[in-house]
Amino acid sequence: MNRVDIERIRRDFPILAQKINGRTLAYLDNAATTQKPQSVINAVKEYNRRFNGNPHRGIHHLGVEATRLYEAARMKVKNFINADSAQEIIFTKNATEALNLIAYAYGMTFLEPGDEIVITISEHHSNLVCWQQVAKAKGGVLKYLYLNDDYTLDWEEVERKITDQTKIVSIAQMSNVLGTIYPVQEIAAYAHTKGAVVVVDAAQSAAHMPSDVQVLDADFFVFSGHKMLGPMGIGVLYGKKELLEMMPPFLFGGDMIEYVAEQSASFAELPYKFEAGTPNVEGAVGLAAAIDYLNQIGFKQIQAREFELTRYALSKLAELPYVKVFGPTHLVKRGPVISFAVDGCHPHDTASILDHYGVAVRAGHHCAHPLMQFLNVPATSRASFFFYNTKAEIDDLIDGIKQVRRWLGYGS
Ligand code: 7TS
Repeated sequence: MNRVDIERIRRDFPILAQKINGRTLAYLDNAATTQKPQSVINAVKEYNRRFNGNPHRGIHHLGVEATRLYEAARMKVKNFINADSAQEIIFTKNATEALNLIAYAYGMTFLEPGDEIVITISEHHSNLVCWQQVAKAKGGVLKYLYLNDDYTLDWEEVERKITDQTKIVSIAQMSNVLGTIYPVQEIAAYAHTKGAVVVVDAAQSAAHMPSDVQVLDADFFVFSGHKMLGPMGIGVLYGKKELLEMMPPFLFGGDMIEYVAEQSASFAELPYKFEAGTPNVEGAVGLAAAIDYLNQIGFKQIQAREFELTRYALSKLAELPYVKVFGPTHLVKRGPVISFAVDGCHPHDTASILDHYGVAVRAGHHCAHPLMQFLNVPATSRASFFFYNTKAEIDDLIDGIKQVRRWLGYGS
């Protein structure tokens, strides 16, 4: 991607041209949420201007149009992750709801006392607290895969922890704190030899690498629209059809039934069994437009650009002796998320001083308390990039960190 390309791309994202505190915004909080291109904004606007109706209900024109657009979005998601069938694509509110759906409808139904659930120590609370609940309710055991000193996963740890007792393995493909990319395909293959089902939390990875649920052989695969250029309030649960068919519904109500009598009900076929109530059609339409945008740029370009940005940022941060990076420094095993500490500066101070300079980073525990305990830090600052970021923005981050040190009374 040359300079002209990136300038053209940035023009697609009106929010990026804003001034914050008199300075051009450097938006480096893409792991929290990404910004929307004009095409996504337009698709949602157009849906509301011309097509809004309640899908699967009315037989009038707008109801039919809403149904058509909603189902077209499902088909687009199916192709995006190479699912076998659109019946395996369930729209949820976000990745969190999708993980809860699996925990309740699969975990609470099929786990038995003594069964084990395996996750990594770096999981986001969304992929952690729900498994604690399942383990508690069902008398199961929640086990953690711990990390090497270079923040990667040791294969021996995988073989030690995933055993014949393991029923569920649930792992983020990319850590939202460390940026580590875990070998989920290899883990899934190993877990399957032990008879476990494998959940892949792709909340961080879906926007940054191609997804193929059949190659991964994931049993479940979840992500959120808002972390991949789409709207908030729309997420995706993919599940293998035979598993989804075994599972009871998660929510009950309209649209998810086949027939209801006074004392009993039968349920709709997939995917509607898991989509009770009026869905977020404008969210699905926006997500479809986001997928079009990502495909149009292509993951080859996205990955090449993010690799370059991450390499540049890591090399610039390495020049600052008072900065410690938490995450792999070898690029092949990591995505564009860099957590760091500035010696002598609380992460919240770091983030608010950076904000003063127009640089948006996140500070805190990043919804990963057990990881913070493992790292032995209360919190970190985190810069996370997307293909629309520039090296100039990383320079702003580096200059900002130097200012943080000055503000807090350090010479350099
Ligand atoms: N899984 C991972 C790996 C995540 O990073 C997040 C959100 C979630 C699940 C939950 O996604 P949601 O859309 O349901 O909220 N991560 C972050 C973050 O790092 N900063 O803000 C949200």
